[in-house]
Amino acid sequence: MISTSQTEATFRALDGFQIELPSWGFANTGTRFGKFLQPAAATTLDEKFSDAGEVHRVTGVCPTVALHVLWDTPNGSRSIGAVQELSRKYGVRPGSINPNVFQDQIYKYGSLGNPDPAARKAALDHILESVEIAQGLGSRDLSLWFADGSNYPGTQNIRHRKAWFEEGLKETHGRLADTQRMLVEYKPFEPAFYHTDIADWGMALLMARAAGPRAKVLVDTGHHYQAQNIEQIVAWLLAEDMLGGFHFNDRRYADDDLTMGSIDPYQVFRIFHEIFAFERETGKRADIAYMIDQSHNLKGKIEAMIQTVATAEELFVKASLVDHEKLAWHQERCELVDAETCLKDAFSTDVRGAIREWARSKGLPEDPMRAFRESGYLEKATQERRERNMSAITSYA
Ligand code: LRH
Ligand code: MN
Repeated sequence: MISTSQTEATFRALDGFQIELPSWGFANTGTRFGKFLQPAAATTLDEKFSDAGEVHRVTGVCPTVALHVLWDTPNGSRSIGAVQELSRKYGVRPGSINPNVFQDQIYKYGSLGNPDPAARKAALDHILESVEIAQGLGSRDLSLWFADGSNYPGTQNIRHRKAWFEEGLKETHGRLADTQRMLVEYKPFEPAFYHTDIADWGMALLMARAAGPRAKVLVDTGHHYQAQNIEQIVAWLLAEDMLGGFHFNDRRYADDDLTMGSIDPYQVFRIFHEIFAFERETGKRADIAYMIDQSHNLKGKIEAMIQTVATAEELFVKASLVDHEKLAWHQERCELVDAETCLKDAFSTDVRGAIREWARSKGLPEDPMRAFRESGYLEKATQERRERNMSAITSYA
């Protein structure tokens, strides 16, 4: 049984907790080795908003859905009205806007980093249109990830590409409204396998700083080498006031896009702990966008999303229970075991009862997964979408 003060801490933590859903997490996605179709998967933007609305209905903490411009608003800024209509219909708002400068043929050798000025211009035009879409939708964050890089040594001038990126990102920053931010996401490899132009947190930080004050760094938990200490990167970015947001998922090997906390829940706990420690030390609320970035190739997509949100809530609440006064005392005296025990005690606290209590107090289902399974939503979606989904051809080569 957890203490009253821990229950109060749980309520305080969840009252301020929100996590954004990725529209692409509801769609039939796969790997290069195949795509296993799900009859109830979402294809249209209406279905993606509907599924996001259902997850928000049963969890209460997912009021926004991230949009990927080419996949969700192929008509560009002409789609704004339709998106606003869907937002009203399903009770979830459009969240971060993700330009796509990695799919089109013109981006074979890159987008903003491409030696061909025409490709750089095409990429910038798309990004600037994405800024317009974000402004039209009232979305705060432009979320930027670039597949740019090379596959073989000596095939590209890395410094020229760096300079072209700085140029493009500065121009993008200049178009942002005062209420907007741009988040620069780094990734060490894939699809480029020799060098990636924005490969780690340091490169993303320098790019963001060079672009302007509204540019921050986005940490995708799947974008790190095995041995990297992600929470140390988080602690540094907080200290530099350069942490803008997260793409949460989990991995065993590389950018596996597995469900958050399924492989290493203590990793997520340590990340949230660094954020609570920063807020306690500075008395400042860290201005961070929590977002999920997963593709559900095997698990039921809506169930995987609900499971992920429940895991995020649980790990966030556990991290909020760390006794920071006690921790600081042991840290200053290098009392290692006692200091570590402050984290382990919080991590091993069973907070599920307190979370159910919080949900009840908000008129939300105590058990979101059960509420979803008993709603008949999946059966209805399956019936409506099966024929179209199961007729889709999928082959890699
Ligand atoms: C790249 C990435 C990026 C998205 C994509 C769906 O690996 O993490 O954030 O645009 O996945
Ligand atoms: Mn990502």
